[in-house]
Amino acid sequence: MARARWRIERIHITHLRLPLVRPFETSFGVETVKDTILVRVDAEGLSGFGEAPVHGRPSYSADDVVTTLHVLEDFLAPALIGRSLCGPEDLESEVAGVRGHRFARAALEGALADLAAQAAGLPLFRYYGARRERIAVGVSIGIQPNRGALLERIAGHLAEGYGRIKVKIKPGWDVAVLEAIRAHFPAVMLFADANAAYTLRDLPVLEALDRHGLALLEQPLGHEDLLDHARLRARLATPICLDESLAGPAVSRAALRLGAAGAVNIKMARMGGSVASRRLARCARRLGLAVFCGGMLESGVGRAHNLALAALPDFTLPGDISAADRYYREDIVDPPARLGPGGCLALPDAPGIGVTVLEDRVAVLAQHRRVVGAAACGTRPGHSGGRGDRGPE
Ligand code: OSB
Ligand code: MG
Repeated sequence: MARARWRIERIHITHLRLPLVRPFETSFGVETVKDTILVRVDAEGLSGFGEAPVHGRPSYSADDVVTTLHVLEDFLAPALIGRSLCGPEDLESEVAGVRGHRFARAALEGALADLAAQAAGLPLFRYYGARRERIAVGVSIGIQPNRGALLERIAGHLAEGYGRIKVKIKPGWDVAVLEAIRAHFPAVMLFADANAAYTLRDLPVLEALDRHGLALLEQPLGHEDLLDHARLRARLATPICLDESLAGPAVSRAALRLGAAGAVNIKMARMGGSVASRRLARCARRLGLAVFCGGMLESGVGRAHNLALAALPDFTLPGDISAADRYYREDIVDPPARLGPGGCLALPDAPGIGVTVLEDRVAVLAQHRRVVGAAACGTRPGHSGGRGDRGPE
């Protein structure tokens, strides 16, 4: 059966700032507001949504708000207007001339996947071929003011029903923190994420972390330190999980071949979309590695995409996909993700990402909006123009 093609008419690109319910601190900084870029692709009466959960500064990755807007508005979106596509797999050939900028690509590809699933009349996870009905998820807890506060947060999330905890660590907030967690919660499934804060000179500390029954240690070393991760892996019993280092398909393949990872955190934004993410998950599973779906404090749009991806059988560990209320007082989609029994999120029945984007709320939170393509209807004139009219940051 030939798959339907649809012609891309308009692409809406919106930079939003969503206030977080509490600050999120990692080894690379503190966020109190989540910057994110929403992409809406209009094609023949359907609209698909994708998200680039960027940071305001190039800290987690080289991508930031301004670079991602630039590449979307000036290169990727113009290349797609008027093209007839079948689905997200077609993006690669259409934008072959643009190198890198995977957050931007992933947002567009996500919108195309949402469209393709809607055109097929299927929820996105079914369009991907997944069969699960619910997904076990965990919560990622930022660095806290003190150990007592962290233990309280963990107890609170376990009481809510989450079955897996990830804690952020950094030099000085590591061994004693894990000791305290294990003293109170000896059996909880625990990940520790260093966001690249250590080097091999910290081997004694990393060896001490190895004694606390971690399910995995995420990105202990620098994002380009593949060889050092491979060396560290040989020294530790805890599986080393890569996040920042897996910045795209080729480097991910190299990392896996080098033996630099015992587990992988898969993020569509970092990989450049669901197509590359699904391939990496497959490849990691063939090598026997554990796989989970990461998160970047996404709005409900990115979360719905993460949920569909995490429904695939290659995802073996609970993902960083928490309920909406763990991040935002009010999400931009309806219904917001709610934690169900067994620490699970349910997959939607509706076609595509299966949630409705609350456009009024998006308009309120928008710092900047640009529509690329045929005459835009229904956009506020003040929010359609160059990047110069972005609000204060
Ligand atoms: O390293 O996994 C990370 C958030 C922003 C940037 C990087 C990371 C994270 C998280 C949060 O850990 C996961 C979530 O969305 O809940
Ligand atoms: Mg991480």
